[in-house]
Order: sequence, then structure tokens, then C-alpha cells
Amino acid sequence: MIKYYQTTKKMSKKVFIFDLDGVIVDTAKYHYLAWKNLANGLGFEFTEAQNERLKGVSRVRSLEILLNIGQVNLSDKEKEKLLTDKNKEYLEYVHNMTADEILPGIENLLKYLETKNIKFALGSASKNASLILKKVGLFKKFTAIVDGNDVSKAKPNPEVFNIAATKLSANSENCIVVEDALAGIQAAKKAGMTCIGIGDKEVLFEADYILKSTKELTIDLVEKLIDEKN
Ligand code: B16
Ligand code: MG
Repeated sequence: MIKYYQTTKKMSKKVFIFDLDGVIVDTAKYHYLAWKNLANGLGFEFTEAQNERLKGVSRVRSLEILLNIGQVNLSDKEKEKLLTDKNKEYLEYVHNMTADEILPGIENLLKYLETKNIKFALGSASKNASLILKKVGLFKKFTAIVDGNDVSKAKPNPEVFNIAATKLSANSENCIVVEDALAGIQAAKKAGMTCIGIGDKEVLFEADYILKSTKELTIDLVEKLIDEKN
């Protein structure tokens, strides 16, 4: 009995911060459809490989990258309209999302963290994060949601993770970030946090741990991380 309480106390020190797109759900495919339509409307092609460059990047910066690919120059007013149109189409896909779209291993992991009283927050660049979490039924599970509406500087700036740590009342060295984009991993490392990268090790080499997919976010690995001394 005593042993149980000691273990729980020690484990509860660590907290988790999850990215959204590419970690909790795969919304990248919907971003891609909307950006591709926008590019086609402007008269150029946009490939899935090029879409990789937009992962973890803010909406405004994504448009800049896209227009650069198509070598298109537009006024601020025209850009504003494209951003609104893109988000409108993206939200049409989001509205059809269900819990089936939660990536493998995530629900189990969140349940495990809840049973161990380990707090977790969201740290996403998306301005649609709350809506997406509501659509897939995870919104109420998060202690805090920090997203594109809360920051003035996008990843790789650490602001989003620093705010999440404050909301979790955690020191940065006790935060474990799960991210799928290089910009996000750089943000977590700048914040002085432990970072798990989900994806290609050639791209995510700056992370402390690299997993091919969320399926590899096993309870064994998580227990090891929360027991790890700083
Ligand atoms: P929104 P994350 C990011 O989400 C996406 O990876 C990125 O492709 C998108 O441009 C960004 O959110 C902004 O999304 O248009 O919904 O505000 O990976 O940081 O959770
Ligand atoms: Mg992401």
C-alpha cells in the first residue's frame, strides 16, 4: 500500500504536452486537400510531398510557402481571402470527423495517464484545435489547450509549450512533448523539454526519442520516461 502511494507521487511530477495534427489525429490530409484546391485555383500543382513542408507550420506561413511554390504574388487583401476560403473548406472536412480518426495508441495512452493522475495539455499551431478535439471526443480530457489562438510566435518558437507548461504548473524539465514536425521538436528543445518525435528519423533527428508511429507510444516507454530522473 505504502509503495503504491510513493510510486504515484513520484510519477505525478511529469506532465505531457501533445501536438494535435500528426499526433492525436491526422488532419494533415484535410489541410492538403484544401491547400491543393487553392493552388489549383491559382493555376499550379501542389503535391503531397510539398505538403510535408506545411506540417506544424501556422496557417499564414503555410500560405506564404504555397505561394512561393507557385511563384504567385498577391496583395494582403487577396491573401486574407484565400486564408478564409482555405479554412472554410478545411472545416467542412473537420465537421465530418469522429473518434475513429484518433491515431492508434493515443486513446490508450491518455487513459493510462488519467489513471496515473498525470496531467496533459495540447500544444498545437492550429486555430481549430478545440473544435477538432470536440469532434473526436477528447476535448474534456485535456487539463489545458494551448493553440494558434494563444500565441504570438509560431513554432519553432517555444511559446506554445511554455504556456502549456505554465498551465500545467510544471517546470520545463518535467514536460514531455510529443510532436510530429521538425518545427515543433525545435520548439520543445528550445523550451528545455524532453521530446518524442513521431515520424521519419532523418527529419526528426533533433528529438530525444523517435518513433515511426503513435502505435509505438507504448505504456512501457511512457513508464520509462516518467520514471526518468532529470
Ligand atoms: P489551422 P499542429 C498544425 O497543427 C498543422 O500541422 C499545420 O499544417 C497547420 O497549418 C497548422 O496547424 C495551423 O492550422 O489552419 O487549423 O489554424 O501539428 O501544430 O497540431
Ligand atoms: Mg503536428
